[in-house]
Amino acid sequence: HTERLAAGTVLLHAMAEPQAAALLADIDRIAAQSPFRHMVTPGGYRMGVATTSCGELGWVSDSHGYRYSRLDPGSGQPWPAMPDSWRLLAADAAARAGFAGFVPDACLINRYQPGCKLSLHQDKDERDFAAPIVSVSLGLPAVFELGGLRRSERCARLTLRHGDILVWGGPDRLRYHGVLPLAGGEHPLLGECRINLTFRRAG
Ligand code: MD5
Ligand code: FE
Repeated sequence: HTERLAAGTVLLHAMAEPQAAALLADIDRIAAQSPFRHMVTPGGYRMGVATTSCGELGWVSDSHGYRYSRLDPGSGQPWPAMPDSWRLLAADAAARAGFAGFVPDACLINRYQPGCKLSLHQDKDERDFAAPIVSVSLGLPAVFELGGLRRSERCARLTLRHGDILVWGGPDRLRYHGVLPLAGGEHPLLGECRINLTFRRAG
């Protein structure tokens, strides 16, 4: 079912579940070409979350800052193509949430192992904030923190489970958000791991 959490935030429970095994096979293929790696933040910290990307643009971080790049800095080659089935899934989820015509040009793939977290931040490296962000959760559940437009606002917590899709857009696109340290566990398809796909219109 569909749950509207805020004016521009919609949770589509288990929407990706029927496709999970196919998504994982695609992820394996993408990661064989552009492996998961731990990016270093501009402040010099190695991220606990491991990342890769597919699509025309991929998200990168190094001592110079955060940005989107056409090339994987690891290989010097373009990122793997975004599978058509992924583009369709993201567009379908966005449309169900009220954002018709979403055409993502980047998909950031985040891999969490127990203890990994994502500190509170805003997603503001994309050029156009009119497009929503679509997030697909796979594997172990995570506790997500949904804050406000200022860092100081208190956060609501919500659990994201295998197959859940969240869409953020409009007035919620620039909310602060983060992921609490992943609890241990064993998922039947992914083992001790959570993977999150975020579809973006970055360029
Ligand atoms: C995750 N990833 O679970 C999350 C899902 C990231 C990231 O935050 O930057 O890779 S995407 C959550 C998100 C995106 C855009 C807006 C909001 C949340 N929000 O307004 O809460 O790995
Ligand atoms: Fe984010």
